[in-house]
Amino acid sequence: MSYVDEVLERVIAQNPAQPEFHQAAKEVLESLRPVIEANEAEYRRDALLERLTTPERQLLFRVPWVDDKGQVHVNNGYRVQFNSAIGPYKGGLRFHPSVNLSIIKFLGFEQVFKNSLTGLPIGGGKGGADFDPKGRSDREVMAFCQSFMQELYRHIGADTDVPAGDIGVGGREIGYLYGTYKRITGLYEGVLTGKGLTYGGSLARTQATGYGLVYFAEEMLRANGTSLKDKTVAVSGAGNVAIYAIEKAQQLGAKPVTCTDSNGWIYDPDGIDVALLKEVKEVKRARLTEYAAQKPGAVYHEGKGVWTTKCDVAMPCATQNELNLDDAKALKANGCMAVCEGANMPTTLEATQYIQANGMLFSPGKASNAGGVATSALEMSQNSERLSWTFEEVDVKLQSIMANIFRSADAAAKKYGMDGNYVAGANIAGFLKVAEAMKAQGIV
Ligand code: NDP
Ligand code: 2IT
Repeated sequence: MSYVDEVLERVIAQNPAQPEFHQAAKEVLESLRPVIEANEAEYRRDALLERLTTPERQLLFRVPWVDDKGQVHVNNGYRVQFNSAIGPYKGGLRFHPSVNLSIIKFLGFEQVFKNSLTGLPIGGGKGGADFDPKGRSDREVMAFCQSFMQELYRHIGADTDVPAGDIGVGGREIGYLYGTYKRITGLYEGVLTGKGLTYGGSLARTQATGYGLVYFAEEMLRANGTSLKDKTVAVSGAGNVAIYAIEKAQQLGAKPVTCTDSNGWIYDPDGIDVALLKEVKEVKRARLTEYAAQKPGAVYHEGKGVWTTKCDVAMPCATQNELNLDDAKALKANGCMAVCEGANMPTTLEATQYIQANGMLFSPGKASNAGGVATSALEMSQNSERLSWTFEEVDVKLQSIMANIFRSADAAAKKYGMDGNYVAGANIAGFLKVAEAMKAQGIV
């Protein structure tokens, strides 16, 4: 049996009931086949793939907290420190009721390659809790964050592990987490990114994932003879990534016409009104029904269905496995030419294969959503030198990082005979740097 197949069997056997982690491992290892085969004896001897698919450390902890009525709740907290070969563990925290070890491990695994692709010195990790911030008061969210950090603080640090936001963790949560870390440790250090601008945050971090996604999409379209200008874009999600992807796509002359939340979706034929979307989601923390109520011409659909929208480019920016094979077929039938992932693993394996086999461009999240974590690394740099860069300085660096990621993925795909396969290209380029660093550091 080939080394890749052996390790995939091992991943499944040793991590039972973790389908998302299996899926991520499969996607990455399958596409690394040509590289692994070229170095099989050495990698096998060094158990490189076994080490790569086994987190360095997995932390699971109890998070007790008291709600506004005096009721005590207990949630599960996680931090998976996956790989520190090229830098301190780096990756977001997700607060969502669906969070479990499989989801945190798939996210941590993907993060290793993504962070490598940025070209910056950051290892991979991910964490979170099965806590649902929705409908909770600010005091309840603070109580939860304080309890979560009461345990997490002993495992993280500016030079060891630097968490950030993800689903359900934005500026408010990072603020509460940071205050608690500072109070317990007495350290004012860059232990979290996505901080507020008054206490060490970076300009453009809020926008970075969505803007970076659009910069990447533009690079990919340009390399294939077109651009975003005048393209109709279907976006899913209505959170941090989706909002700023919509904003930047509009600035580049495209027309994003949809967004979604977990209840339903908006079709707005005039193009999404970003100011209204920000008001509904960032200020009021309300549902998308509120957007439709305030915007004449916008239609609200309950439930799923956003990928039936006629569009040129699709940008899934909500969550994993939100775009399946039927969705991919509907996009193709409607003339869609490119799918650019803003979320982590939003496209199922079958859908990805269909998209690639049917002449559509496809950019994997680990390449096209890397602008967020890249800008987090820029926030770490600013914290280290105790300076703040301007919005333009950060944005220019972000643009060049996204262009470099595209070039690396494109070049690696070409080198291994898979021209245009940016999934393989991103995985290979991300892998090679981590593998070399692991080799140089010996068996650890
Ligand atoms: P937010 O919490 O800001 O927004 C998430 C959005 O997706 C919301 O509109 C939410 O709807 C929707 N959503 C979440 N879970 C589900 C679900 N299970 N089913 C349907 N809709 C859902 O998160 P982000 O925008 O930060 O993250 C979105 C994606 O991007 C995630 O995959 C994340 O891992 C990825 N990502 C984020 C980065 C960042 O910097 N923030 C960086 C790179 C990737 P509702 O409000 O109804 O829950
Ligand atoms: O998935 C991701 O890359 C993020 N949620 C951002 C991580 C970070 O450390 O900024």
